[in-house]
Amino acid sequence: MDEDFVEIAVADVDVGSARVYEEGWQSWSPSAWYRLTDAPQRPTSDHQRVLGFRADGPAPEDRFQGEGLLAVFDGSSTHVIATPDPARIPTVRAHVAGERVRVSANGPVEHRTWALPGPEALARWALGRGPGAARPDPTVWCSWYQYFTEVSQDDVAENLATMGELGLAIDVVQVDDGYQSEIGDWLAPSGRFDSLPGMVERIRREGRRAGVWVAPWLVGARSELAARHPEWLVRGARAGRNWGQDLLVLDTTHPAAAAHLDAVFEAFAAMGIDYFKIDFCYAGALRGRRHVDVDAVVAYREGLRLIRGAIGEAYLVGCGAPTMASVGLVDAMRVSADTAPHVEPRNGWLTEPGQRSAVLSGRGRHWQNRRLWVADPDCLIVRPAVEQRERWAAHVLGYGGLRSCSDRLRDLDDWGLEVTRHFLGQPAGAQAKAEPG
Ligand code: 9PG
Repeated sequence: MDEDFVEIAVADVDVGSARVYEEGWQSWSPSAWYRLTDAPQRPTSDHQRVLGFRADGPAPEDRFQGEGLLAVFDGSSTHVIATPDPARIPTVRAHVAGERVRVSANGPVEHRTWALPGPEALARWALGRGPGAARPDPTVWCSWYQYFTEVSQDDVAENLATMGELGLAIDVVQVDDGYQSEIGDWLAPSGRFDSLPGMVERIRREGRRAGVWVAPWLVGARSELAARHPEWLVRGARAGRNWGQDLLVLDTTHPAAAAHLDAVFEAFAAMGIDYFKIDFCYAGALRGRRHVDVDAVVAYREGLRLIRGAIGEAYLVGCGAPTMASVGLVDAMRVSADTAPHVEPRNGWLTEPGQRSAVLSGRGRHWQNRRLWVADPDCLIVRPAVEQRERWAAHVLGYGGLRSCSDRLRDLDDWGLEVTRHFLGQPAGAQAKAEPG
């Protein structure tokens, strides 16, 4: 038995048909059903550990491990071992010994069994746990998977015009990473945008809604925020490296830092933005020394509540977000690593962008859709340059959820346009020609 872990359940299983489900820590963490002989991917570097897994609890080589939830299908019934409380996320492990699977956890969990196949049992577990007030889910155009950090005001304007010309039923135009001057300095525009309020006004004048990407808990080491308010940072916490800099963490238990974050979201809301993709949320639940000595997951949930309070009825999408710790507080949740124009993730790492990474967890977490939140399987991308675009389209059509697309619309050929219209719920179209899977 692992130290600090208490045995919760022992399942006698049919070795051939038994499966174990691991719920990964956050959106980008692999989450799937495995055969007992499978070896799920584990981090091979610090970067991967912090950006793809629960940073403080790497899994032992010879155990399955879920964060807040793990399930065992024994051949006829499914055991679900899960936290009853989203503010406490114990690690749950499963050890296979012959025809027995022993499940243990390092904190309070409930064990329930249903005479149902795995995904159906998980769906039962999820019933009634979602947010109280469901907001209608919009269709979205997102800038990321075409323009990445180089997105400009002209790119957004071009697509805004094109969606009008093509008559595409896109509700929200969501500007992703790239509009801001620095990570943490959200209200100062990058050189490629004159002004975000101006862009928002243009989007709204076209009769569409405006959305924005923000990483609320991230503070880039190069940012003004880091220079001005080192006392607002979680001491000893690092959210990894990206954008060529170390990523520090905003301490939302510090009253002035909380007031700052509240003011940022209120400013976005005042511009008329009513769709928020909040990203790198795992940073808010990293361990470290905070102004108020609360558990990191409790601090994270308080931060989410603060954001919700500042944006009112706006639509909130979690990304890079601890899944079980976000239950009840977001409208939609990214349930996988990023998709990409390519299929294979770098080095085969399933936490890195690639269609194979996105398909793994998008399928694995399908049971969460419309129960815990609207599942976001990541954007439809169907321009000719996308590898195996038929398969990717079939995946998002079969496993969504939230419907966002992310191509330069002028680059779509007839097939891409037809699939996009169909995806947006517009009649008169062809279907993706490939079978799901
Ligand atoms: C914007 C993007 C997009 C995307 C998100 C998120 O360094 N990294 O390992 C890394 C992981 C994920 C990632 C970016 C960088 O993607 O999922 O949709 O919004 O941020 O930067």
